[in-house]
Amino acid sequence: MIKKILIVNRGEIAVRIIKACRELSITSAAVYSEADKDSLHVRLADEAYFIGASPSSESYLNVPKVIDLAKKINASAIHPGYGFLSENAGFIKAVEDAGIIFIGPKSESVSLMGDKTSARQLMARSNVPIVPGTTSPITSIEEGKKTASEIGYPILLKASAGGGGKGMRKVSSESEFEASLSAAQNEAQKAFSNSAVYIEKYIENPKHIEVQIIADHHGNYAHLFERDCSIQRRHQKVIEEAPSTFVDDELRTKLTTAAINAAKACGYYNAGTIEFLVDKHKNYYFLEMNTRLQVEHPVTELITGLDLVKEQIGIAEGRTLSFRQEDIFIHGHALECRIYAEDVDNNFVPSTGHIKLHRRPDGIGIRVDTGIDPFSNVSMFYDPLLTKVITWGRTRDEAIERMKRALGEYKIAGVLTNIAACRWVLKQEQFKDGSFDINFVEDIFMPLIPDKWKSEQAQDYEEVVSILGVLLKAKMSEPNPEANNIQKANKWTGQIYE
Ligand code: MV4
Repeated sequence: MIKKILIVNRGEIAVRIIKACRELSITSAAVYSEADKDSLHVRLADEAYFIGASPSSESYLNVPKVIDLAKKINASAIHPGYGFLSENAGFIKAVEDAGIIFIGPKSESVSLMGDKTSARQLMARSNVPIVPGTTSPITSIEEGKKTASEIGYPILLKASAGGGGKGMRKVSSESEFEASLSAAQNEAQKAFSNSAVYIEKYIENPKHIEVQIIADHHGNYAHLFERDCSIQRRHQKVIEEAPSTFVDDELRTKLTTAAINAAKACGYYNAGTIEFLVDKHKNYYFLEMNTRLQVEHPVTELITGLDLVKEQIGIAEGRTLSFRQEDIFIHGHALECRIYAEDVDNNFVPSTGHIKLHRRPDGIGIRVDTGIDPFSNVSMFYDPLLTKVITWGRTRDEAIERMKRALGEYKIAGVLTNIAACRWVLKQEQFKDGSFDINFVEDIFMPLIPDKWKSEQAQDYEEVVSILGVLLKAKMSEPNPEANNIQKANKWTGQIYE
């Protein structure tokens, strides 16, 4: 039985994990850096430990400190959340060697899937369609050119040690091949200390569709259907939904079967995601596997009714999955909007500052997973994700209308956010009819900046200003505690008390 979990993360995902711990009567222990000493996750956790200076490398990524702390406080397990150390095979080994349970997969699954060519080889052997291309790194220009012309241009050069879009290069014809290859190898060497590059056919205007899987230590594997994550900007997802409008029953069966095959092939346990590209002919190709809990897991929770974090903890304790595949159905539709602290009109630069106002949406069909509250400081040290709004509806239209309402209710002051931009996306024809693909933000939204979508922002701005005005007035009418008059009035009701 796990008694105490050390959560090696921050922000909304740390808060999400604390909530699961509380429901399971497990002690939650948070870690925090200098910049996070007043953060929400620190105040909500049962215990909180300072772990180092603000840069992640000195705090949330500091393996020896994390392991020492876990031992010192008698943590039975570590939950890594997403990002940071969650897919670091060396860290997972260190956790296991210290006799602590890692709430996630075994390190071998992580290293195997982290190497893109070895993952492609394994998938090709395991009935999981991969994008046409090579399953080992390119060893010579001539061999590379030959393969590329067999596959047909355009092709993509990808770093073997890459992932998440880093170190990709599109090559449109043979004349560009040689220069592109050496550029790609140089980039790969710089970014991953590994110059290996392989070839994939370039898939035009695909959708990004991923399948959530989950497995226990007893050989039980289940899938929890798909999520469509095509609305993204520069590999940062912005809006996700489940199920996908593009996936019919036939394609769903193919994708989920392939996903289970992929998980079994690497002896996977705990929660994971198999990413696919799906082209307009509904051809689907394995892209990569994410060996962690993902940011967008709540949309799957809302359509299945499961608690993925509680499942993860149960699996780590050695229990079997709490459900059987045949008992899980898609119920309704869920959407997630990621709210980032960023200046949309200024090339999406991160926006920092103190949160002065945080009014969350609520009501039927709305879930908010937040990492901030009115006292939070948003620094430049970490990912700018502030909070996520997830809506559920019986139909996609209902989920969309609820999301528009939720985004309208959400008021954040102190930093700039992409709330209005999210609402703009929800109103576009391509979003409503499901015809969007991974190029939506780049092709449809970006050309409208800076002016065309301003009306969407104006309304939010006016409201925030008026709320701040009311708060300021209330604050100014508060009696001065230094004054001789010791009578204090409740600032909201005017009631007099001592
Ligand atoms: C591709 C592709 C087209 N063809 N591979 C980007 C992230 C990384 N996981 C792989 N990515 C892509 N790989 C082939 N063969 C297009 C992308 C891609 C993308 C994929 C998913 C979601 C958003 C994307 C945005 C740009 C490019």
